[in-house]
Amino acid sequence: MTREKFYITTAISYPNGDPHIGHAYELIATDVLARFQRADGKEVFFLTGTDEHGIKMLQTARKQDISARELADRNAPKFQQMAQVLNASNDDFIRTTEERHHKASQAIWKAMAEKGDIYLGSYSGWYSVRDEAYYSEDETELREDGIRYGPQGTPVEWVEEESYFFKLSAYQDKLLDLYESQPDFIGPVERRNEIASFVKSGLRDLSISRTTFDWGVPVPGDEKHVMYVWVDALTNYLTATGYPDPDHPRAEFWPADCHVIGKDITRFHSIYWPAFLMSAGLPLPKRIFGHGFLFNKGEKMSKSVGNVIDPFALVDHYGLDQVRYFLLREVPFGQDGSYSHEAIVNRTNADLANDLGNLAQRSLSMIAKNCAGAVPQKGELSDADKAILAMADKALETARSAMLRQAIHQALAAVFEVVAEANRYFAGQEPWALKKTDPARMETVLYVTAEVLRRIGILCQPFIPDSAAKLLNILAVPDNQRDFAHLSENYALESGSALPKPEPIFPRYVEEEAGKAAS
Ligand code: ME8
Repeated sequence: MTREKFYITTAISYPNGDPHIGHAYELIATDVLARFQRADGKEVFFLTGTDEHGIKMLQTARKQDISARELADRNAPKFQQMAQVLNASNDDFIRTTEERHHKASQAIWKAMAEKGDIYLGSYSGWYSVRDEAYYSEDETELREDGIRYGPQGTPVEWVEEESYFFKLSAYQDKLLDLYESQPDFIGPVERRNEIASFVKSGLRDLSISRTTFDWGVPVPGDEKHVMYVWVDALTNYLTATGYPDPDHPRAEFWPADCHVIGKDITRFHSIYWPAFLMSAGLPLPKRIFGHGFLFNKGEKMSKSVGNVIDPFALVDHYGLDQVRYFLLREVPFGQDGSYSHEAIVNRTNADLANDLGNLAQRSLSMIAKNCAGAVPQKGELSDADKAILAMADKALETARSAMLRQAIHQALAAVFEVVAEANRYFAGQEPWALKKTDPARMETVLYVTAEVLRRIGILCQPFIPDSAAKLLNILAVPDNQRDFAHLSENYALESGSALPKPEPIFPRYVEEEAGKAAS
């Protein structure tokens, strides 16, 4: 049986510096979405990578007195390492300097040219190096410092060059039709509305080549031009599916199901990208999701302020699953969010150490002591038993529909409601009291608790994969019975089967004492 395919991507990061928490956030969230579909039985292809061309890379390299290629080669491995440290389950990591990517970029260029959508002209305008964008005069402002600034507050300079143009203006109506006929194309809804009104206000043709530097993909047939970085960058999503080879083993993954990106690059993804694809005669991705930005205690992170958070240090300090859980639970995915030490400690101690960790610890150590280290005997189920078992099924349904909308926080909340309810169940049934009055009933309560923990463990895998695996291991759940299909009763724990010695899953975060930390 062929499984349904699911293709999901992150944006590709500029490796002009070290990876920061924003990059980590996007990768973790996309990893959760990918793992969720995998556990739900789909054949998933998950792509991430680095965007190595363009003037930003060139300028940073010049400042460091090295070539752009050296800069890319120095930093791209740090992004690969971050993917490992974050336990990202990406199936490929693309670097836009790779041969396969140059080929794909030139192929899409040729397809757009053959369609008659590319022409040679000359471009002059107010160019912001930082935004990599030209602005019209009325979008800029000459300030008192004598410098002209663009709409994003970055300095602009007058640039004149020969340039190829893409007939973006010809796609205005087609794009508006797209947003209308496929309302889920851009998420969340606020982003969709912004984009639609921007496109309605009119689109100008887009300058898509540069002659002022040669760091980029050469334009086929006119090698003094290199492609504008966004033409090549967006094409990375096709490159990884083997484009233009229709027989490539991954060809069938196109079109992508979801491009997960930050809100600052929604325009590139929901205006330029579908227009390029329409021009090249290729199917469009099904959805673009623009997530929010992470701030440090409400402040924008920047190198000059010195409040940039290093994802490696964060994971080292709090633990990987704690960081994954915190970022996805605390911030509704799609909105901006803030990071602080207090928030991460409160969140992970309350939900992971207390609710989930303690429930597993208490119930499994009771089983080890009172049920000879085996899955307890299941007697007749009471209404309370049935209700808590059914909650896990309901959580799967809620999570499924939330994950289709990338509402990761809602999916996670549904799973942790089961954890909270299981704690109430355990406390209410008082198995420690039943031990004396009704040992058979005690076993049933412990059985139900262990079985609910099995279901919670399966549901938690996409979010906190290492800890969920630990939980499933101490319940002796076989490796090949951990998908959502195995949530059902048919795969329930079997009374009498042996369990390993329980181990704690989540240590509590304990603040270092002031004196100790200082010494
Ligand atoms: O934009 N919080 O690369 P990039 C959350 N190369 N997300 C953040 C963030 C923050 N503080 N800062 C950045 C690029 N991001 C291009 C993409 S895709 C064909 C080319 C997100 O390294 C940002 O929104 O500047 C983007 O999605 C990703 O990190 C990479 O940003």
